[in-house]
Amino acid sequence: MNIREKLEKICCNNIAACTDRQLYEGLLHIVKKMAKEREDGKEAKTSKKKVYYISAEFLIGKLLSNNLINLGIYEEVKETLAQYGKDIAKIEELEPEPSLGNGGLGRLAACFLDSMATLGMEGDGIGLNYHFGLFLQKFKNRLQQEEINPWMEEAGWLTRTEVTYPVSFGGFTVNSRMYDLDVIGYENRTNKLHLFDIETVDETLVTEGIDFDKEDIRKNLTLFLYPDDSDDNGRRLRVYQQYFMVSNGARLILEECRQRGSNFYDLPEYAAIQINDTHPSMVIPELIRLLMEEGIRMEKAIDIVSKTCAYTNHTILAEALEKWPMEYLNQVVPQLMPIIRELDTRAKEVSNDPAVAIIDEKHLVHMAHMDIHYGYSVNGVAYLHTEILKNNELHPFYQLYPEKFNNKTNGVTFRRWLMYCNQGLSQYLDSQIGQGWHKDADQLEKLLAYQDDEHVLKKLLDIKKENKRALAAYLKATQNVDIDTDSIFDIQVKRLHEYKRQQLNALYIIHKYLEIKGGKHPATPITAIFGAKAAPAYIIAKDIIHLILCLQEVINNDPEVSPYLKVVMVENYNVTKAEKLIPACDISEQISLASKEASGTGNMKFMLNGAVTLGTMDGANVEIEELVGRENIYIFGESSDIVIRHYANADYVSRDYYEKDKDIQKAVDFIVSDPMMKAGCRENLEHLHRELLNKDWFMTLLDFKSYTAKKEEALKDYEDRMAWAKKMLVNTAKAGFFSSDRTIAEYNRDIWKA
Ligand code: 26Q
Repeated sequence: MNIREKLEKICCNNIAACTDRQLYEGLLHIVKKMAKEREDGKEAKTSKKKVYYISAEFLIGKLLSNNLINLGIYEEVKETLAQYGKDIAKIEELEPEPSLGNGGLGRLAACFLDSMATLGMEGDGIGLNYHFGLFLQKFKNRLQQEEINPWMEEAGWLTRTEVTYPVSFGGFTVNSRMYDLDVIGYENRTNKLHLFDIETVDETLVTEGIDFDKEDIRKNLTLFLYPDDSDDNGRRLRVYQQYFMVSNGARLILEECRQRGSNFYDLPEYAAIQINDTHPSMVIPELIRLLMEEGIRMEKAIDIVSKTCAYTNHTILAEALEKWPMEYLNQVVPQLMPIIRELDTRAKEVSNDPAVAIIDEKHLVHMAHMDIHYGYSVNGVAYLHTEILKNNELHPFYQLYPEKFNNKTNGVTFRRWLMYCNQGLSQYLDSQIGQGWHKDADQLEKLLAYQDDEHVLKKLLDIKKENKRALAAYLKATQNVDIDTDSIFDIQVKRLHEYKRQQLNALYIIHKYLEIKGGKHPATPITAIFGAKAAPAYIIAKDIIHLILCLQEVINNDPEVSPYLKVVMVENYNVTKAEKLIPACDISEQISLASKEASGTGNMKFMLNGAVTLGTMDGANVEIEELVGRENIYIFGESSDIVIRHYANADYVSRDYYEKDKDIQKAVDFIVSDPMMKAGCRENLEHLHRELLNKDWFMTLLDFKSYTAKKEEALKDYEDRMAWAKKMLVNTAKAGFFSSDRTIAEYNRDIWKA
């Protein structure tokens, strides 16, 4: 049956009469069936060893179009529907986005699943079936408000399985159930994402916004994805969630390995478990516990688990490394405590340096330390990040176990982040360099042959223009803002965090605004676009959102300035919005304080889609710079070495920078100027102003001068359209290294060996 016949079959031979909803559900059915047929049709392709990627977050995004692409039928479906006057984009809109992650770490896990399936590896994901994904962000009075974000559908992608386990906590037991999502690789195998849940979750527990009763674990265990936070509220619940995830995961893994023939002594030959940051770290003591229940001696169990588990670190921010009070663990998982204590005792025999203790003198359990002592691999997510881990943050561990440390520079799946989200560019690439890049991303380099071909360069500019038009239309329809498609689209989208320095971008915008007011107009108008969610308890982050929304109000309503400069803060930034924003970008803002962004993955997506990076030498920007060369990227700011020295010497004083420079003064003080006070809340704006002057922990003012200078250089270069198009071309051509297929191949070569 071809696609038309399949569609007709589910539409009672009348596609034209179907509603978009009926078509959506029909397509969902077709995809599930085809994925199954594709798997069944293959010879049982099981390798001895299987990879388990265990993660508290899988930010998978919408699945329909991605699955159609990976099954190789997207174009056929789109054209068939079009013949009946149906628009696939309208059907896509009906799918709710499963926002089962906070940001980069969760999205990376989703890209990795895609790549494992595409490379034909046996590799499943293990996580939690949160009923409400990351909160929906609404702007009200120029402040962020959080609302629940349900995503599960009556007839959706999830398949309920018969797998259930009793999971015991201190004082009570719950019964889990496993739900599966198909992970359909690109023209290859289908793997699974296993999401565990309990059936007693009560969605009516939510009171207001995203507030809910944190006490009743049976009712709230998988109710929410916990937003990355700095507050204490709900931390205990997070421990419950984490143990629930790993206990189910560990049991599933052991069961599957037993079925494949493992006697558990040989577990490392059957399973590689990748621990995605410290959120799943309790899988180590839990596996040891379960192996001991199977009659294996503790000594041996520890040895087996240590050869099975590998740990990925995603952050250098000390405050984000999980340390749980013993008191929590005693309450939630008393059965693990004897094991954790034993692991700590043994670690102290290896080294008495307090810096590497699992349990510290304050009775905090350091999850990362457990991973490093009892995992066989520790990896960072970009070259610079891994170097900083080895030489600074985790130096004492590096001295103990140099052989465990390795780098795996992040990557993204080009199926979603180019083939799907930028169909214009993707088709043009196919026509110029063939389709080989779909599976072998390095082939994008073939594009370099055209770097001086005016016709190709013009075509790249046309495609970008078309994507900008599509974004403008989308923003008009969703937020009722008008943006000039002839302006430069300068975009910063990512979680809101002080270290990512959205406030630096905002200060530049103020600077530009004041310049325009003073009569100095930019050659081409600029549209500064932001998208960011702030953790609900992260006060300064929310103040920064307020600042940006106030700037949007003041600047866009100033007739002297708005023809030249506009600010747009996109509401509820998520994967779906990223797919629309990234292809339309000219300048990609990657301006974190050097040493603080472990890698970044948005930077890679922008580059791939022909945006030019304006960034610091941080995270994977360092590798982007190396690949494209200085003439195709705009690098500014102090180096990570200098920043690290400032922290070590505690000698950064933001007020000095403020007092010494008129431009900085004017920009900073504008935050509390009359027009801003009129647009916003005095308290929030004054707080931010004080913070910048008296603390500025992430050194915004340190790089202000070099940032503004570099941005001016980029804006000036943009005027030579052909020279700019060449930069775009080189960025796309050199992005092949950042395919998650490459990253996964490296994980497999160096760590999993599956
Ligand atoms: C911790 C404790 C309690 C509650 C929440 C958390 C928590 C939740 C999420 C801590 C961290 C996260 C997410 C971290 C994250 O997304 N890190 C990013 O990982 C990307 C993939 O490796 C990198 O590219 C980014 O640089 C890094 O910031």
